[in-house]
Amino acid sequence: MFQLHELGWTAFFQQQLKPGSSRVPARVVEEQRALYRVACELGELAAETSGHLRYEAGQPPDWPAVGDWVLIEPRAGEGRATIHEVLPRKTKFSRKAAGQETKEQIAAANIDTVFLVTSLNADLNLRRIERYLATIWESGARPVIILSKADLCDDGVTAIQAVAEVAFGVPIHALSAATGKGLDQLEEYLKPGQTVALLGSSGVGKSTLINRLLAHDVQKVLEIREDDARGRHATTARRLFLLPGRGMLIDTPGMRELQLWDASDGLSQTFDDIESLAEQCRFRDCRHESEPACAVQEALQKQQLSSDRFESYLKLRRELGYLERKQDVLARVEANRELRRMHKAARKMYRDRDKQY
Ligand SMILES: Nc1nc2c(ncn2[C@@H]2O[C@H](COP(=O)(O)OP(=O)(O)OP(=O)(O)O)[C@@H](O)[C@H]2O)c(=O)[nH]1
Ligand SMILES: [Mg+2]
Ligand SMILES: [Zn+2]
Repeated sequence: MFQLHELGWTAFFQQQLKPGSSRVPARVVEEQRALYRVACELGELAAETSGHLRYEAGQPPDWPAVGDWVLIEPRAGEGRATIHEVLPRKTKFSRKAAGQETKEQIAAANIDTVFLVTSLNADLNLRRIERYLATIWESGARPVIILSKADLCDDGVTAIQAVAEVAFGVPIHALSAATGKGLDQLEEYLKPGQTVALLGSSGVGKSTLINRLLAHDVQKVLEIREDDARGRHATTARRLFLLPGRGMLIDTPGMRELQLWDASDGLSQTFDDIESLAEQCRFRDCRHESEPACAVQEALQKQQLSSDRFESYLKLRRELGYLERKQDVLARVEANRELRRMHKAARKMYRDRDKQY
């Protein structure tokens, strides 16, 4: 049995309930293809989506994701339920689905905080951190950077400084899930009703950290050789865990690549330094290439802005521009298809009418 508020239920969701409905609010705690587990006041139930939701509600992003609040029809006797509706999300972490398709994929919904985990025993990839930060800011959740495996690194301070330079104002914590050192820093994010999602590459220690915080092993961890920091994808499904009296944690499988999805605001927030420099350029539409009186080029020359960071900004912006153009094309194709369908229906209507005479 759970209480809704300990699962993160708030007035935001309460307002969306229709009075008189017999459907029960529940939170999605696990997603394995089309099979779900949900937690509600009746306990944890296996759940599947109703045919209506699956086939008529549209695109995969509208289907339930881990962290979503849904309305179910429970069959408590069977320990099962049918999911009828996904309530609008407070926050969502989206990325472009892997592969060629231009599709949105929701990694987790209704998260308050994202722990972006990178390991101190591997080379720090600041460019990857920027990419993640853009997506996290866009999601509406607050980012926190976790530098894991501190027991394998003699100089955490240098790493923290390097990360701080690309992550203004984002809290950074170095810790070791193996020894437990530094874990107390996380308690401020683990308040009742709060949801934290762990994101980061495979093998950085997300599941180990969750096991440690839960104080017992719930998630499978793969032993990897110390010299092989790449990991082997131990976690294959997303899953939400409740820490009684201390909030919730969502474990996610390590991402091989994080492709942006609609992250323009998140990008601006991540590169706030560059965007405020850009406001001082002489031309409003300055591309910061060879225009005169370009504040960005000036900062680059004075080494107040690193060229790697500037390149990273340009690259992510190009990527977003490309994605937006592709989304436009898809929207046009869809609109044309709809138009053709209407024409066809109209022609048929006239033909049918003419036949009657
Ligand atoms: N020395 C040390 N090893 C750690 C620490 N945390 C995790 N590990 C090891 O790192 C390896 C990968 O840990 P996981 O927790 O499976 O990593 P993950 O991020 O969940 O990986 P995926 O599920 O594949 O995304 C395991 O061998 C852990 O024992 C740590 O703090 N110190
Ligand atoms: Mg894992
Ligand atoms: Zn400029």
